[in-house]
Amino acid sequence: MSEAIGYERVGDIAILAANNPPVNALGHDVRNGLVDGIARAEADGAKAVLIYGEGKTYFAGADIREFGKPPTQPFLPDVCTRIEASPLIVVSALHGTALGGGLEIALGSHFRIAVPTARVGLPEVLIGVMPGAGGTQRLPRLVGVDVAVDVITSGRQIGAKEALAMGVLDRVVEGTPREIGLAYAQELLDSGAERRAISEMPAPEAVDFDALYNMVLQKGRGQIAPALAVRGVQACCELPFEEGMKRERELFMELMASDQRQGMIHAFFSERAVGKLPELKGVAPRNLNAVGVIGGGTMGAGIATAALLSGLSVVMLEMTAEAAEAARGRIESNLGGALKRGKLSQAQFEDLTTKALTLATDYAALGDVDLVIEAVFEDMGVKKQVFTQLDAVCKPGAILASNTSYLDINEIAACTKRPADVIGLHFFSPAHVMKLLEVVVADKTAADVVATGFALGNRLKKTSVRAGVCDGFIGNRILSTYRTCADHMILDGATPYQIDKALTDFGFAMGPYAVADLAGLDIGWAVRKRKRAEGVDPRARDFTYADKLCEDGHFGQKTGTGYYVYQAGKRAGVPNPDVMPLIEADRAAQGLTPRDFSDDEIVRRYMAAMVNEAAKVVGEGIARRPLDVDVTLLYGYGFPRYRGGPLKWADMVGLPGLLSDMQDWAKEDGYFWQPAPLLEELVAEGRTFDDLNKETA
Ligand code: 3H9
Repeated sequence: MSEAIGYERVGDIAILAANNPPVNALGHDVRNGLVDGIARAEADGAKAVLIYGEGKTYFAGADIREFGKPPTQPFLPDVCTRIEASPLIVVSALHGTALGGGLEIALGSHFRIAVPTARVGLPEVLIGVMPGAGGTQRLPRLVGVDVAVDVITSGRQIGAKEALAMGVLDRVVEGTPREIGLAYAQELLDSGAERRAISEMPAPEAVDFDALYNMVLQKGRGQIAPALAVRGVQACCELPFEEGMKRERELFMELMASDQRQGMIHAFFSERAVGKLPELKGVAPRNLNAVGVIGGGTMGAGIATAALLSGLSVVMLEMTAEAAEAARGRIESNLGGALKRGKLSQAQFEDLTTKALTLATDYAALGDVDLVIEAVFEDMGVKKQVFTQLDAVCKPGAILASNTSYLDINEIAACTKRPADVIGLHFFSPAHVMKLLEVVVADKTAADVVATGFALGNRLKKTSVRAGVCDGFIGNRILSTYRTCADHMILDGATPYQIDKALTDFGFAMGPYAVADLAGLDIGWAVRKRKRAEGVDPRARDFTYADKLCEDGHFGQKTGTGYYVYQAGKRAGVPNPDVMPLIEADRAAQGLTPRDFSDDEIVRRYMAAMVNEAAKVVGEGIARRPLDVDVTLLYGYGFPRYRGGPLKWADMVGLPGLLSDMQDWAKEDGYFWQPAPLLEELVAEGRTFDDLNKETA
């Protein structure tokens, strides 16, 4: 027996207890242990077998760390088949998260009992694969095609109560998995219950699987795993069980070999790695109970909402009592959303908006808070005034944070007497919804202040990425470069609509011009004005159509027109007829003859610009590792998760080819296409961005 599966006899019942922390993943030793354990129970004269997990969970799935390596026997589908084929009664007792291969082991068991807090699911599509150990063959037999397709293609986790109602679980009982499993197994034995193999149940009627496949493919915006999983369910309906299992295996192996699987597993491990910084090992965060938020606009109100929902008390500081009341209105409206969705009770809503939230117009009200986040107008002079006042009123040890999206945190810190307590906490709007937080570390920021930034991110359920100080930090700096690349393509002949379409076809949630309309075109206008005022390099290409669009009052969704025209009640717009004449006038004024762009070229240039700037960001240490950039773009910029992030994508398409394209394009525009030294270095040494991730792990 392997040590990962303990064996014990209690009366007629053999107990197989998994012990493979942290999540009892079904690695080689666990699979071996299960097969040996079943054989031992049979040889031992037991009448029933109980399978459960020690620690915090039943099996959370196949061991993802083994993916990409040659598979080793016994394979997981064979383990499930072996369990199911046992003449003994096999009961699985579930707690924690019985996911993927874990749920498949449970479905291979004859009976399933769970504690009320258990969650089950087949989340394989979220890591670019599909159930590959009988999930697409057994689940539809148990719950029908519609429910099985929903569970498998969404990858969602299902609570015990719902799973019981679906028929995935036979029983839900309070207790430990061992206790409830033993009692259930004994009861089954006492009542003379017969073993119940799902594979022997009739398959459901087939439906129009081609239509279902196409619908799921379209919904996945280019992700193939959910659509192939539909083909697995189809096999369940149309083929005998063994044949269906073979078909499932083929489909699973096809996905295992795909770039999408690599991309999604990279995303999975990267989002867990971003918060693990060597410099923070052993550094305790400061205590956080009360926070101050300065500025109650959309951003400040969003931050305050997130803080209140996490259990922090909030002092909201505004310039006037009216502005403070308006901020309260925004916060209440945000919290109202949570109330409507059932995430908050009316009593909790009232507590948060009355007891936990205090409105203030005087800085003295911030004297007792542990952390202040400033979300005022993006102007260095204004920020300095705010920080000077904070320095005067905040208690010693309080953290002073700025939510600026591009200003120099070192300069802000320098106007206080406590630069070690100053940090950037860059939220994304709407801050109570968006998952990304850039923790911007200035030259003098203390390690425990950084640790507190990450602790706050965790508490607010954000994914936090460490960023250094530069214009735009990680995300907005890279965004500014790939947006510029798109603007250049427009000058040269592409349209905003073709660019948006090419990029949504690539998998982005939205194209750059639809995003600009959403954010407000005045934001980009202000940035261009600032950069021109600071002095733009004469070699940089410039354009005026976007400024003219703003001068004509087209600010995007908020004014109803931008690159698109938005009809009332509709989120998606139609092209604004005023846009192309402005672009054509700009081209004519610059003596440019428009040329055709293929969608491929658009994507290639846009992505190369993104990768090149990202390589500069990593090379300069603004991002610690390539994976920090990948997570930033995945969480804050709608990058398609199944492509892993821009630098994972770059590794997969090949760095030498990207560099060579840039060198070609540099012949037209040597200023924009200056390859990042890090990219040149990696190509020269035959290494990848992922090699860098591993070296800095
Ligand atoms: C599958 O089953 C395929 C089969 O159908 C067919 C096969 C033939 N493997 O997230 P956490 C690690 S596909 C290896 O921080 P939580 C994780 O990296 C699989 N390691 O905790 C982390 O390590 P570290 C289907 C895994 O409490 C630690 O465990 N299953 C795996 O917030 C703690 O994780 C899934 O896709 C794994 N499967 O959440 C489930 N899972 O401490 C994926 C976790 O070194 N996992 N680790 O950073 C999850 O969704 C969450 O981890 C879970 C726990 C909900 C389980």
